[in-house]
Amino acid sequence: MSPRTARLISRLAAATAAMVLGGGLLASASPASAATRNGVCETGEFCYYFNSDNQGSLSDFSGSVGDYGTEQPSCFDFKGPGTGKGKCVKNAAASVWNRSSQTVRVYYNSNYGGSTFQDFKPGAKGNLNAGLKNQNASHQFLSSAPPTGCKTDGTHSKLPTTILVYRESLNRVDRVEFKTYIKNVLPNEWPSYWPSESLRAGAIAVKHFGWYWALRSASKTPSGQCYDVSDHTTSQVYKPGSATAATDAAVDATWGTRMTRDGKIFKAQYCSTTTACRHWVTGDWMSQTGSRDKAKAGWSHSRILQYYYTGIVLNP
Ligand SMILES: [Ca+2]
Repeated sequence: MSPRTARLISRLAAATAAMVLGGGLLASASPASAATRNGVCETGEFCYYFNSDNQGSLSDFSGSVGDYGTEQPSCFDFKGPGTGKGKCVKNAAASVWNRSSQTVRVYYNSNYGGSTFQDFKPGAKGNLNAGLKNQNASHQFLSSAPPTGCKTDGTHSKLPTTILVYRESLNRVDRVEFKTYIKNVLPNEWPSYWPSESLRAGAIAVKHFGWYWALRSASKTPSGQCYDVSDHTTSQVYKPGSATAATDAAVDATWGTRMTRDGKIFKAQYCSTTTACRHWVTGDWMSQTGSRDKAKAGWSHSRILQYYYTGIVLNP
């Protein structure tokens, strides 16, 4: 991004973030409160199904829950279409799909208690054992050792689970959970009151720009620590606690989307205006205000991305 124009956008976003301060802070409080409970089992989530063999209504989670509650309207319930929709998940699940990158443990007792549990590795699909079927009371994302040093676990086809962020003003490098990073960049680069299709195009660009650099881990701080991105306009502006409901929704809705050129993650750049995007004709730059105007004119985020980034493929 052009630093000058990116800063203009950032100031605008900061003002917007201040207006929705309460929601932003709540939204970023913990993984368990992520706004992903939409009845669709997406990448990064752990899902219960009401019936065996991943049938019936499903309930999607992005973090651990120690107590589901037992009564509507406050309990964690099955959200997807099909049998069981609207029922509380406690003691009512028969199968699971773990689409997170961590092993998830299902417990017989609340608050991860008791000696009866069952583990599901990342990617695992299966039925709960006889002792846990309709007896599930809590589940926990087990912490796995994150990549160490300069390493990433991302590839051109798999999202990194973390990204190394150089906190310039603090003079340190933080390893930040990748989705948390994206959610706390987008509102600083895309004003959260812009149309949702513009925010979705932005969510995909911000994610792929971070993904591209996470695969490199090539930069070094003055003291020699490696990092992927800085928290400043030289990369993308990252501010912990800045997530908003609107931008979170855009990130969640597009989390499963991968954008490639010739099968590879490319450097998806963006800048505030068409005239500021000096290199946009090369097909690697998206105009942020352009994405807003096209969204207002009814364009989908896919069409916007394909207009600015030439020769790309969007999956799924
Ligand atoms: Ca979901």
